[in-house]
Amino acid sequence: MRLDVVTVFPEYFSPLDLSLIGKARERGLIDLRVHDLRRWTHDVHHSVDGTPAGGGAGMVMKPQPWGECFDEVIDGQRRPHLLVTSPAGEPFSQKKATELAREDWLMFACGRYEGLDQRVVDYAAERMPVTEVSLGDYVLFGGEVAALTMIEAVTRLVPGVVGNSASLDEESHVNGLLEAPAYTKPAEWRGHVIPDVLRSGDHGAVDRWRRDQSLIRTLRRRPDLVAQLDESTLDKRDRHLIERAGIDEPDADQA
Ligand code: JD8
Repeated sequence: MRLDVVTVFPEYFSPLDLSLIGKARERGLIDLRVHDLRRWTHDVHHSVDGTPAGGGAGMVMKPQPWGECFDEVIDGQRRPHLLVTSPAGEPFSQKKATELAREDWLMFACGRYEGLDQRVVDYAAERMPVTEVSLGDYVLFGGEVAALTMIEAVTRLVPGVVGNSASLDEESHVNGLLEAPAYTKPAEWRGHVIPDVLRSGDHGAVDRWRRDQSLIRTLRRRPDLVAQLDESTLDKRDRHLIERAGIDEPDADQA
């Protein structure tokens, strides 16, 4: 997969040199290119912003450097799917990550200040698929952290990036539930023990316990996710847990 990132803060993307994504880049699974938008400025101050049309606070990213950047990075016949990070975008999700992981070429446009001149997005949309996408319902200074997060979520789904792809199936948000708690040795630590069932060797009992814990956690922390579950994926015991949840005693887990 090819990934291009355009930003005035290329240093934000240095974590992508590390760990599993760094290894995937070394192995050629991911071709990630980070571009400094100021490279396509021509004035002595390398200016990328202007005052907002219609007035108001802050500055807006001017279209000229973006246009010249697109001309140079997107040569030839191929076109990337352009993702413009914005608090006004469609919400990013695991489902979106899965869809984007199937694409050959993604390009991230990271804004700063009050964001990009809308004509950059409109112009690009006449030439390539464009999606304005938001990391979530909170305000950041710019699009870099959102793009970094999306790149991590997408690239780990590219075949070969994660060695044990079975581990991708049992995570939070993959089956619509939060994942169960995890433990490792020692069996007792500072007076806290590992639940007996996990040391029983009974794989059926372990699976059922994890399913119960997933449901209980999701009911308490993300009731919105439980409401969205496909009824046909729930067995009798799931339904019983969900019914009981309304009258359940609170415990430390919900803190
Ligand atoms: C891009 C500039 C700064 C500050 C309006 C647009 C995503 N979930 C998210 N929260 N914030 C962003 C995000 C913020 C950005 C830009 C993404 C470009 N800003 C804000 C307040 C005033 N601008 C985001 N994805």
